[in-house]
Amino acid sequence: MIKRFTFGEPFETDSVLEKPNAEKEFNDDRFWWEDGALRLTLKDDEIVYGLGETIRGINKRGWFYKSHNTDDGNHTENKQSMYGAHNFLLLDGGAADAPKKLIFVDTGVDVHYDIGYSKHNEVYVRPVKPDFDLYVIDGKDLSSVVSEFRKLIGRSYIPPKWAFGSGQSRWGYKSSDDLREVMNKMKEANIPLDMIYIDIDYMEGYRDFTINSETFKDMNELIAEMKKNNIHLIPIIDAGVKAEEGFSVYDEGHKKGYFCTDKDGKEFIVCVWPGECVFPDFINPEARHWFGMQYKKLTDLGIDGFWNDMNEPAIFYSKTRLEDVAKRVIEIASGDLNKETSGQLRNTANSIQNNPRDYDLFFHKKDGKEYVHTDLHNLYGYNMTRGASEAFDELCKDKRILLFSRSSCIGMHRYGGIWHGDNRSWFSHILLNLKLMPSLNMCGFLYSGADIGGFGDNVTEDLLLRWYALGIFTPLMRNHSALGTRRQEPYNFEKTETFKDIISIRYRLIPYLYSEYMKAAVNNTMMFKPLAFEYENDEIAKHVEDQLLLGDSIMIAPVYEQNAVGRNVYIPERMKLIRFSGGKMIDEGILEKGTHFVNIPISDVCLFLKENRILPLAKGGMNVSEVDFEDLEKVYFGNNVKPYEYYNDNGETKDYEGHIREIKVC
Ligand code: MIG
Repeated sequence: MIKRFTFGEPFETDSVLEKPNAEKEFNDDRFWWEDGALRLTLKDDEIVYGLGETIRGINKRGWFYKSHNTDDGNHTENKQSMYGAHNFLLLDGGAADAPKKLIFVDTGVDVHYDIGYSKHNEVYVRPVKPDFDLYVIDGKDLSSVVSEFRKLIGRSYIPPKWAFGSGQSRWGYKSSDDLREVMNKMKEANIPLDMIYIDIDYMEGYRDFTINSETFKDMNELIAEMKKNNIHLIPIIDAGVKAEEGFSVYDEGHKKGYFCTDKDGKEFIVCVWPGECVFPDFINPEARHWFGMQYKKLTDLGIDGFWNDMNEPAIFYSKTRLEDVAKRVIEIASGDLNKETSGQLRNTANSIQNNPRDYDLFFHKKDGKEYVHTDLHNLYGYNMTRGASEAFDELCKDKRILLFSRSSCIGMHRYGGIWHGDNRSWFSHILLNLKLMPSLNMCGFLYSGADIGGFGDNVTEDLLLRWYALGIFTPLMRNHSALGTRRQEPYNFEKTETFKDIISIRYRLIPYLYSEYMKAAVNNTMMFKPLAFEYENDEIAKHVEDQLLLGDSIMIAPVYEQNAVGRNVYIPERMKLIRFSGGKMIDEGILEKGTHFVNIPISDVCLFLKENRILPLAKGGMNVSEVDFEDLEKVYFGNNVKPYEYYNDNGETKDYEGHIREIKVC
């Protein structure tokens, strides 16, 4: 059951499109409102799920979090925020038969969460401004509460089928020939590929919607060549628009008043990649639509996928902050330098980038009213992506476009996916990647994945192999790395053949992954679930944080430690161990309920198949268009095999009804 309560005068976020009527006053069996926060006492064993994209565990208990969309590429345990604001918590009630409860704080302002941080059994949820809608969903089990929530926030974004292929990316591809090299080397190594991503260097001086006339002068031919090879080029789009007279996007937006302004009504100037920039006012519906229509410059060339970056928004520095910091640095430096002042100096200098106080300095317009950015900060990236998606609906009507964003808020899940931002080439980030999947699924972000191999720092071959062994299961599968780090394309390593084997498994799994994705989208269910969602009476399963259920048939348990030769896997019911090794699938027999040490050498991928369920497998292919979605091998065991509900469609158009049929074994 859903209840809605309104506190103060909330700004319309459009996170929920069809709102139930608000109750007269706030009243709940577990939460109460006190001193500007929602409060709750947890049961001793209660698990708290939620918050979508954040650091730490699937169970969020024991830390202090903030939903504040942040460009911070250092995802360590001491942080409080990542790039998204996913303001929901799901309580398991502390026992399998206890009532479940989900709360969703619908707001664009920051929210602070003390989840058993100050006191183990106490929670407070404090919206920084007490103007918000609160939704409370009560139910019997975790999955059905999540489904009710998902129905409330609307159907998840659905990408084209080819977007379930493998992608190669790197910040540092500088010319069309660099991209040809990627295509050719992947082909020579027989590694399947569907997408090559182009980072900021394809633009003319980092100006959005331009193409570098020297390094990418043959863009048209490049796109055609890639298309012939069934490869999609996916360009990046940044939020900041170069503030430069003569640049048509700026001129037009300037004339129409579509950029954010300062307190005096002048355009607010920040520095991002192109130098001095302005921020399009995505909160203003006309400006949002206008910016979205700019993507046409690229879709007209045959581009059919995009990633939106820097839209928290990220700020290298604002003009105002620069002046202020410069002044203070000189002041401090001209005084007596000692231990204290040199610390001050460092802190002052460091405060120049992504300073949240800059968000108090610029303004948005909507329906003739002005709003300071801070009051709707977390809606910015969401509305950038929404603008693009709405423009595609106009420009390409029935054609699906690949679209994902770095920054997000609940509501944006209807318009695009998200990637997990600037992670690092660390083994611990394989595990973070895994933990984020179900938390994101709960709030509608189904098309998601992390930079495989890690974005920052230098990768090692074993890390990359282990990461792929998880990445082949995530809907968004992309190897991406930062400028200046060790090259990370699979063909740069010794075991090229092993990379080929592992990435090829993805192309055998695609019919299953696509089918499970589509069912999750259409039915408002989760594709990735913590074990607790199905084995609620199993005290061990309930606390497993390094294995996931993937769809109806399988469980995954990747290795995330260096030099491990395998790992302990908790088997919550009889399952069959399926091993992929050296390009072959090997049936390793049945594992009974309990903990098992499973050998998983660096060359192998293991998955665990439930009894009486079917895993359909394709023959594979070099890209998605080569995969035969009808010629399927059925892997199963048991005497009472349940028919598999198989979703398949053309993968391109937007008609999602009537594509499910049963696959049976004879
Ligand atoms: O300031 O475009 O998260 O994926 O490669 C860094 C360059 C800007 C951040 C993105 C990353 C991308 C990088 N961008």
